[in-house]
Amino acid sequence: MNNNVILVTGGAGFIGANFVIAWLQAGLGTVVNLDKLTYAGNLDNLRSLKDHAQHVFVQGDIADRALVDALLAEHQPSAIVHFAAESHVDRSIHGPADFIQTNVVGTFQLLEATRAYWARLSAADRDAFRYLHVSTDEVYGSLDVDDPAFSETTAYAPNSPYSASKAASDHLVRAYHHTYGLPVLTTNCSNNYGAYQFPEKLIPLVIHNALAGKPLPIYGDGGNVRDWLYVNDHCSAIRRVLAAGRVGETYNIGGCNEKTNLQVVHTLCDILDTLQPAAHSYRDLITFVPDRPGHDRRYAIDASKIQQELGWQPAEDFESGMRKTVAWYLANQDWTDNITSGAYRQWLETNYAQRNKEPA
Ligand code: NAD
Ligand code: TDX
Repeated sequence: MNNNVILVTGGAGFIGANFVIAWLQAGLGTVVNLDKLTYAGNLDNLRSLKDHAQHVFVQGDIADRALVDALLAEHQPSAIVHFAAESHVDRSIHGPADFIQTNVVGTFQLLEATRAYWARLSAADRDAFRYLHVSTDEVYGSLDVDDPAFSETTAYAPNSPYSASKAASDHLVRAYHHTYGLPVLTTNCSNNYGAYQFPEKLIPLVIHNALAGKPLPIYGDGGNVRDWLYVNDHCSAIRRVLAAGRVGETYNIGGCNEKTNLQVVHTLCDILDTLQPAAHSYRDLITFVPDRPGHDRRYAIDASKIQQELGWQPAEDFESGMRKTVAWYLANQDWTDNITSGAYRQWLETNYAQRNKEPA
């Protein structure tokens, strides 16, 4: 086992890319980054790592057992951080099959490959190895206004095909620890926001539409509540759990920032009014649209376990995180434009196909 190498799955997506960048910037060692590059995976998220000697990018599927076996045998990682997933609730409503395939079957195949690799390690390496499964607060279902926040002992009650597929994957991870002794850790985090988030999600979608003068769609009455955490704080929490979390435990991660969707969109509009004034107020673009089917009313996270046991605290408050986020999307409009115009796909097809043809 090589203590200087980790395997990250889904490291070309939103949170995975932020995690890989922060890991390499901190000089924590080599990252083997396995990503299928679905519509949500974007090598442009990793452009700051171009030619980085400690970043090994591999395009491939976590459900491809032979590929994962080969990667583990070649790189001998000391940890796996598993982000890869289909992640968008609305897409899971329209087409759940990909969610079952990647989130359930893909996680199962990754676990099987990991179990075989782990079993061949020396006893000392087996103790030191970690498999960290990145999951979501949505597995706990929906809260009423007065309910206490989700804790690690809250019963699972997933309501969307997305959250049901993540819940299934969490259960598999738990079972692999209980049955086979695989040293797993699971994190359940609230809604993330920050740089490189695919513009189908509320915050980047609203920024993009606002700048284009398009309607800002609010589902239902806009009163649904989410807890928001700046993505870099999620990444610091994962690093902390990886370093000091107790094997077999789950850790809830959250920002203590419960906001209704309308509050979030108002905040975005007000920041945009200051940073990029237009003839109208951006709030004028708010449009109420039919609700998401089965839309969970409220999520809230009790993060006291990770705070007290591992001493983790978020660095960013909601206002400062949102300002940074809006500033990033304003400074990187080409990033969003490349996705929304399809130019990125074209770039990928030519450049990536070209790179694969080049001799190693
Ligand atoms: P994302 O959709 O932005 O990125 C997912 C990445 O996984 C993409 O790069 C995609 O190409 C890759 N991928 C998908 N299927 C794959 C497969 N079969 N094999 C290999 N790679 C594959 O997602 P995200 O928002 O960055 O979420 C990352 C993880 O964090 C997910 O597991 C998600 O459930 C979890 N999570 C997300 C949030 C959030 O607010 N975004 C909150 C809590 C937990
Ligand atoms: O156009 C929109 N209008 C709107 O009102 C969109 C895209 C969303 N919404 C609402 C739905 C949710 O209540 O905003 C809230 C946030 O929506 P999303 O950005 O789609 O996130 P959510 O459904 O809460 O799930 C996210 O957080 C938990 C991630 O996509 C998941 O991967 C993560 O597990």
